[in-house]
Amino acid sequence: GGTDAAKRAAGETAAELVDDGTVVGLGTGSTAAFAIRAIGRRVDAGLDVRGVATSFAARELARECGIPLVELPDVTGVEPGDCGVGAGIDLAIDGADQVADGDLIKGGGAAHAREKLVDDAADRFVVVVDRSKVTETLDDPVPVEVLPDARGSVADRVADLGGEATLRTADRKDGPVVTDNGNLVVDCAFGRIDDPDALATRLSVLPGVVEHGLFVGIADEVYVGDDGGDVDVRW
Ligand code: DER
Repeated sequence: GGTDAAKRAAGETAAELVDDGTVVGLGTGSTAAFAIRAIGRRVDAGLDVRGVATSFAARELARECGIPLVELPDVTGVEPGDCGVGAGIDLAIDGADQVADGDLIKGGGAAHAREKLVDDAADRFVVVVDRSKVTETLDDPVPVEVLPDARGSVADRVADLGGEATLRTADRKDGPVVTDNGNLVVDCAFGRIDDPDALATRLSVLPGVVEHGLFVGIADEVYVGDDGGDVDVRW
């Protein structure tokens, strides 16, 4: 992956977009963590903000940093008996594993189901990456969260689509990675993905698929940090 300097530049620059009263989606991963820490420092300095975490890890880090948290249902939809729609999420800041022309592959941290909920619900979704994530065409494996019993049937259907599904095993636990939602992840290698939108649709309809890591047409801007601490704003 990229350098900390590049990740820090992207994350801290995006954190400057947060204003008093902002409801901000807090992303998962090491780059988004720089944004969360920067927002935490601004909360210490008096910033009035509410965070919506995209994972267990993001929630724990936000609490460590003193960022007041609300949950997605607190700020979306019309609660029964509520007089109006929730406050909504003004801005989401999140990382990515690969970026091509504003489309993303996410899910390296197996948090993409909740990330997509929060990132898509936000009025403005800013992706924070280092240069190593940017490419011409998406070609990384696509993480797919599946109901545990569906891991085989989804692998079969992924093969029909020309892909190869590999169950994501854990490092310091026997057996597979288990998501915050209690599901499993299969990483699906398709090689070059020339039509991410078509593949996203094909994956979404497979029985047993909870969420996949193709974020097509969701990002509003991509902040690309470099080792010199500069940030390129794209797409
Ligand atoms: O899981 C994700 O989608 C994360 O955003 C993640 O993959 C990016 O992690 P990084 O910023 O540590 O590279």
